[in-house]
Amino acid sequence: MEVRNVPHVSELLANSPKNWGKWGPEDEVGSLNYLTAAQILKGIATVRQGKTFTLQVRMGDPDGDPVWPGRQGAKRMSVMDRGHYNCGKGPVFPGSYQYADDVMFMYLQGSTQYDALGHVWYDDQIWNGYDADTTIGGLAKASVCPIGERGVVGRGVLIDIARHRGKDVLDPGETFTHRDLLDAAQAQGVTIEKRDILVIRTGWIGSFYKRDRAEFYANFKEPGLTYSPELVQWFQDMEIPNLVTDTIANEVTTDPVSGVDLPLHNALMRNLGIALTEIAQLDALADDCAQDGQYAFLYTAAPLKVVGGTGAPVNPIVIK
Ligand code: UVW
Repeated sequence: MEVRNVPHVSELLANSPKNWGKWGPEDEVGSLNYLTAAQILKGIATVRQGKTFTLQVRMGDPDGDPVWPGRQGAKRMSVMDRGHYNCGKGPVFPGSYQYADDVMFMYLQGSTQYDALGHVWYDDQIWNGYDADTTIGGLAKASVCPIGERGVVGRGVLIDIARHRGKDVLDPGETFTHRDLLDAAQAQGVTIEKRDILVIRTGWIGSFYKRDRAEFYANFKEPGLTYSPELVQWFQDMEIPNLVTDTIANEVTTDPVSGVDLPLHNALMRNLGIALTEIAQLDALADDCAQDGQYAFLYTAAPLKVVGGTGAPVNPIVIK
């Protein structure tokens, strides 16, 4: 068996750029600060057709939701419904109306979601240099709540890598770089502009609903962006505020060069403060973009304001 000498992520990212302090010592939303009023108006200027698309996957599907291995899909349970009234146990109120209630158990990363900037770290520090001890028992710093309070609105651009490669879905572990994004953008006739919300389709989440579940999770390796110093610098130079993909972790599971798992979570989110939106359902939007040729749009989203949350579900809305 091949034994690889995998470097520590801090070694891999030793010279990687950081935006810590750029928006002040108390900042908790990072590169979302790039989404100024001008960016919002730029997004609005793309709206021409009155079409809307929601990007969340269905949550609490009894057939299973796509989740990172080790997590569980959301489970919704009825705690009050007509059955209670049928057996005389439903509460009676003045006026005699009846009602249904339910509760849900879920991993906050267990649906389409925003990661909090403090979701991952190395070397004892999270985004903006906050101490990793601030994550104990709930994120006291850089939780998802400030992202929910702020909201995310700007010009979004879809890059359909799967379609660009003539595939319904990329292969497990298949990689692409920022140069591939630029090639795909050119082929689509769209320009990735500075401060765009970058939405990347691989077909992966859509395939979850068509594949055998055991096969989907077997030797789990998602396709995705792969780490290089040039790619990180490109995100930094482009001032990308938010990366949205239809995969569970927004990057190839294991960097094929270094062997490190999920290095972009640290390079882009911990160090640059780029918000990550994962498990987006992009197929309907991508089909429409291929049809009308409009790959730029108004992107709007706000994760739930979970106090101390490491992430929170979201149903982004795209308007063309
Ligand atoms: C992990 O934490 C593994 O990834 P995600 O950001 O998808 O939750």
